[in-house]
Amino acid sequence: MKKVYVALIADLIHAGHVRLLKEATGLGEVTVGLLTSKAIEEMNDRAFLNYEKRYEALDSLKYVNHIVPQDSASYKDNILKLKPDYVVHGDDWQYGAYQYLRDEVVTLIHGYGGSLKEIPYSSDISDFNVKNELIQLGVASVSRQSRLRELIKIKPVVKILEAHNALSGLIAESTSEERNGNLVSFDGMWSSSLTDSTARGKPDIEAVDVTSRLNMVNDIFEVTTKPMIYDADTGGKIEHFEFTVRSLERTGVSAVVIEDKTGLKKNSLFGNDVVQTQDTIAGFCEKIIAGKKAQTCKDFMIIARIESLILEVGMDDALARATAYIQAGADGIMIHSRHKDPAEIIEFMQKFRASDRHTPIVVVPTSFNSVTVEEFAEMGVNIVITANHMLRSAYPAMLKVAKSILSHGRSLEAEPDCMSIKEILEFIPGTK
Ligand code: SPV
Ligand code: MG
Repeated sequence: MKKVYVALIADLIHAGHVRLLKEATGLGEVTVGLLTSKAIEEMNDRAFLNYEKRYEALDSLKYVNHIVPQDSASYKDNILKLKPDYVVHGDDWQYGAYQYLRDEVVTLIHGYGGSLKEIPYSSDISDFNVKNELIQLGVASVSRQSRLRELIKIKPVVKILEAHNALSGLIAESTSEERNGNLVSFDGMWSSSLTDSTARGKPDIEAVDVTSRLNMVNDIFEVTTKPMIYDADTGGKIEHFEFTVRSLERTGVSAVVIEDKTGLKKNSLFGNDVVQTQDTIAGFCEKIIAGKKAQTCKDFMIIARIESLILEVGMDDALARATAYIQAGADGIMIHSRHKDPAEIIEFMQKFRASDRHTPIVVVPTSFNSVTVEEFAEMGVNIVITANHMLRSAYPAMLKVAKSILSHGRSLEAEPDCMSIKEILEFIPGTK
């Protein structure tokens, strides 16, 4: 009996899977390499069901003889272990993002005399279409909230991009690029108090009320599926923060970040150039405790943001606060710095991770922007937020075009700096 290998996500099993497996059975004994959550992430795909649920459904199919985990997008480990006579796949990977996986499979199996059998892609049904339809029906929003915790578990580092409106949300949702041979994309969005205020022409001083902020989150959620971390500034008064937590949960936000400052909040990147007051450890712990008590969904996260380095009160204070905030129930810590040199962040990470290996750590490297996501992952950082770059890049482009229209008395000269009408129509899903 020949050995046949098929790698599948097998989420929401449909006729396309059955056709592929039926063909595979015709070639021999079928082993399915069932992709783990980690492998699915590497492929920038997602599964609605966890590994165990997908295994259970797949295991009941008569065309499947064995199931083994495939823990990476690459087939390499399983192919070298199983040495299948055939690898079966749809022919759609001959082009596009997964071509690199196909190339590797071809090299590996030719190395020992195996062959690749490609089945014509089922154009009437595919994972992509099924999932897109579900997303459009809004089913994905049910799993959006818990997604952040999942991502922290399975990714070396979670990459979050600021979104200040639905359009920038779409960029966070759908942009991907190749990096070191892999296709990379953002994992979620940051609702920044700085850019949400700036987009409304207001200073970053908690002047935009929570209801307005939530309206924006809703606009973004209407067209995206990725999780969101919400910047709630100081969280306001304890009694108000309890309401904010519940409103955020209801909306489907995954995590809220509150910073340990009191009084009129100013943006952290001013540092001590403006008057900023840090809360007492006890006072801020009380806010965390109240927030955790108000929370009703188990997966929602309250992340405590430490401003000690911003306010130059020292590393020991930052570390003491981290310990206290975690004891009070914080689900993660954001450590902030406004130095270009990442030295104090590196020192914090070393000292913090010496005694706490698991609590998620978040950084916002607006100032220390020379550090890569891989380097942050090495340090033990879990979430990297690129916090204001969509707004900061859009504004100069708009200003340039506005000036050009004024100085030329027409828009002809500005046209090369603009996205074409065709591009913008195609960018928005569902336009056609
Ligand atoms: C924000 O994006 O609003 C933040 C991060 O709070 S920072 O601007 O660096 O304070
Ligand atoms: Mg902010």
